Amino acid sequence: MLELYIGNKNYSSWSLRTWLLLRHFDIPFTEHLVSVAGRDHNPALKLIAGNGRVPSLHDDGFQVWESIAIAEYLAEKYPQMWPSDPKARARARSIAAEMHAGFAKLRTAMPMNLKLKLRGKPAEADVQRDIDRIVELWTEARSQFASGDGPWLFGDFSVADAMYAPIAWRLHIYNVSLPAVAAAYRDALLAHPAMVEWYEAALLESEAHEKYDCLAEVYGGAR
Ligand SMILES: N[C@@H](CCC(=O)N[C@@H](CS)C(=O)NCC(=O)O)C(=O)O
Repeated sequence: MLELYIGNKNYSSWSLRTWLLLRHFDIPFTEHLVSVAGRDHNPALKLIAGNGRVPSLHDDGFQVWESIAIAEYLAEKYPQMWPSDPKARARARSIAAEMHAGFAKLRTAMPMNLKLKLRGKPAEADVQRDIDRIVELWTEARSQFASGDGPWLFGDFSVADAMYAPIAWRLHIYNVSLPAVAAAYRDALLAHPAMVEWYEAALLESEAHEKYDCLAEVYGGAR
């Protein structure tokens, strides 16, 4: 039996990736929500995952942690989670790994807080570099690999889409303007029924994290 330990839906962008993957592919699992708001390095998390963080997947008690490792573990059971063409699959893995390892400036400057919608302001140069690289990745994948009607990076939904799902929220929350192809892809992610389900559950959460909630003021926006 698969059990997924996730953090607060309002804040936990890493949790969203693995949860969305399971939901998109309609894989049965039990969800356990663990509070991470305001509790960096919560020792209780050590019981759930070796790295003391969420998400963590338990398969009949066997623990898998780190979102990319969870995705790979699931993809061994459900190979349709990656594109079937070897070159498309390699590219999807490259860009998923780039997300897992990178974009720290953007993630720090624009944390996920689904209860915010900000007017936005010009991004700092290093944050804008992250945004430009993401736009480049999305645009190349859509033009080179997304044959057919599917709105996803490689046509059909894959691990790569799940990895970038929280970026769609960040670009939306912080009101970042995007070229047409990237904007259409962001909107496809935001309209995914499981993303809407996650968002609606996040709005019902009462726990607040001061560090993230003060950003409305910083960005001159309104909730
Ligand atoms: N690289 C990890 C990042 C996981 C992570 O940072 N999770 C945060 C929540 S989004 C967390 O568990 N924070 C609680 C803590 O550090 O105690 C992954 O891909 O799963």
